[in-house]
Amino acid sequence: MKLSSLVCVLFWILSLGFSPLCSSRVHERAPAGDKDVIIQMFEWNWDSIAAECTSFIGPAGYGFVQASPAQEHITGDQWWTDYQPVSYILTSKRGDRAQYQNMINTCRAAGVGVIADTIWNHMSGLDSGVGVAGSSFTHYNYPGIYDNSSFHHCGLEPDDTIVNYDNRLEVQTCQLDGLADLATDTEPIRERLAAYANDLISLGVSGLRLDAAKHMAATDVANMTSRLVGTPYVTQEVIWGAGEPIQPSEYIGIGDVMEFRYTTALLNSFLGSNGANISGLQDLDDQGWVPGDLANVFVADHDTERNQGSLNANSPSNTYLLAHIFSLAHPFGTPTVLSSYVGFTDSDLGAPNGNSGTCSENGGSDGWICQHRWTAIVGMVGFRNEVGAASMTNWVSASSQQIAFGRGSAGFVAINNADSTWTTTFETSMPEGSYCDVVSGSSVAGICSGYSFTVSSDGTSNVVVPARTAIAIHTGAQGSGGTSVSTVAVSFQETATTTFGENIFLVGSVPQLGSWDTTQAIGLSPTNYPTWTVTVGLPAGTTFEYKFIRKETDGSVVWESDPNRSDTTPSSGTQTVVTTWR
Ligand code: AAO
Repeated sequence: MKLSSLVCVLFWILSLGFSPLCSSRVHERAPAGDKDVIIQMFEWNWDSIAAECTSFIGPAGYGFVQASPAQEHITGDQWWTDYQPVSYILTSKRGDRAQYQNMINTCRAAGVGVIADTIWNHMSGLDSGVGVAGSSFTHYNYPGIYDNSSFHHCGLEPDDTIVNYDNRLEVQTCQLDGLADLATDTEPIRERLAAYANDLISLGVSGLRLDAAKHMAATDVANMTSRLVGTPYVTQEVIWGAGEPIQPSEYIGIGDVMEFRYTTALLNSFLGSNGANISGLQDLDDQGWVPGDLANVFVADHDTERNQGSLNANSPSNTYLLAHIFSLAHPFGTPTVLSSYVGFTDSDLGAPNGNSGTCSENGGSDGWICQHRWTAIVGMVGFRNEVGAASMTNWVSASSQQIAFGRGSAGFVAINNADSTWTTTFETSMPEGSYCDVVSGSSVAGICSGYSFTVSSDGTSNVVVPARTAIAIHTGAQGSGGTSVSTVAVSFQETATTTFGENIFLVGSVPQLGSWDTTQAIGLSPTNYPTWTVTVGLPAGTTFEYKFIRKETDGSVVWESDPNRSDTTPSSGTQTVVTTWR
């Protein structure tokens, strides 16, 4: 993120005085293509992140982990206690200062930087209490740190709590959700917050997520970031809202901005809702969003996973995974992959297993979903690292829900978000060769564990992309062998009654059906309730077992009764399976 002084000056002129100070210091991040993928390790404790950095995250090629807030917060089982800080002691539910330091050291040794989720905007929303490290506080008094004069008292709304997002002053000086709003326009507060961030930097963090940045004037944020030691990566949470006066563009002189319009566009495009389709996702630099080299993009974050503001692991027809494949393949923005836990339909539910993250080989365990381990996501991280800054080539859209594109001569991806198989001859810019599909597997010593595809000397490749899946190849994963690419589209039509909030999923013995891992089950759509449907591409001529499951609002799973259902796909064509819940 090299911000040229020209952009800085232009930005200052255009932003009508709301610009932050364009400092001569540039906040850097890893250049595109140099391991820029971030994982948001939501609620993972420090020891488990450290272990995961060594055993998986580093070797898989991720650039950064974004850890939940480190500072002392209010007590309670809900995850959101993290966002009510009460002191700058580095003790949270997830570990103490020594453990935080060990996580940073261990991750760095594995080639992974740590991004700290940092709360500058506010303190707690409670009248009084004692934090997890034993610090006593009241709403406007944090002994030895802040007193009543340290906070904004906006006087614009009852209880000083933000109601009207159309009022800039209210959003930036009243209280977000009743959280005591720090007077970031004053010197003592700026000094204290910068000191906190510099403490984290002294421990070795590579970057900062600035929580609720929209609720601080850009000039305040810029003043504080200008005091940071070194050049940490900065990503700012500035949620764009229709008609709101505060614009994400006001913050791009400071660092990256979390581009929520991208998240909304993926939600609508992959679900085909609000007139959007994935065929509209070619050029994202002309959407009026923040520029791609200053955008931090994500399929979902921890808030949108809970508030229907994005796709999530319960989204139908594999759309959540396909959106990740798109996000990691497309050159726009610096991508963050959320790694979270089941049960998010209960928006208060805290993390499982005492915040100690655990995964299975290619998925989650003990309530953790471990999206960062999903075969296709890991494969696409390798794709992204391989293609680097190569520009988009060979874009083609066969229908509104079928797209393919290359990244220079280094990679090619085809995403079929339709309910029918996509069989075509693609034009690619790839060198002649045999490549492993990194969505279904990987290359191990030249042998593909998933599908393989050949590219001829003229750059063309004959490819079958099953319904609701994708294929991706790149020059870093060459190989042959693997599974036959012959697939058939199997339509499942399950009649099942549910109560509000419950959804029907399909899970089975083959990888396309999640290999019995319920967190990777395929969601059905209530197309003609109580009939739920989904079409999945499955290997031809293959016998497999499966069951339908019902995911309850609290995240628990109800299985159909035994025995497992069984089916054999035909050698070609399509198949329809009609069943009733039992
Ligand atoms: C908890 C309790 C509260 C209680 C409070 C104080 O739940 O009932 O009052 O304690 O005791 C998290 C939780 C909160 C929790 C808080 C503190 O989510 O429930 O409150 O910890 O424990 C706004 C902010 C944004 C913020 C988001 C939640 O702008 O910064 O609200 N996100 C961050 C964190 C988040 C955290 C906090 C901030 C606080 O990521 O986890 O809260 O540290 C519109 C506005 C947005 C606004 C949203 C939600 O967005 O534009 O600025 O976000 O509304 O109010 C479309 C629209 C878009 C709209 C969006 C809504 O996309 O285009 O305009 O839909 O989904």
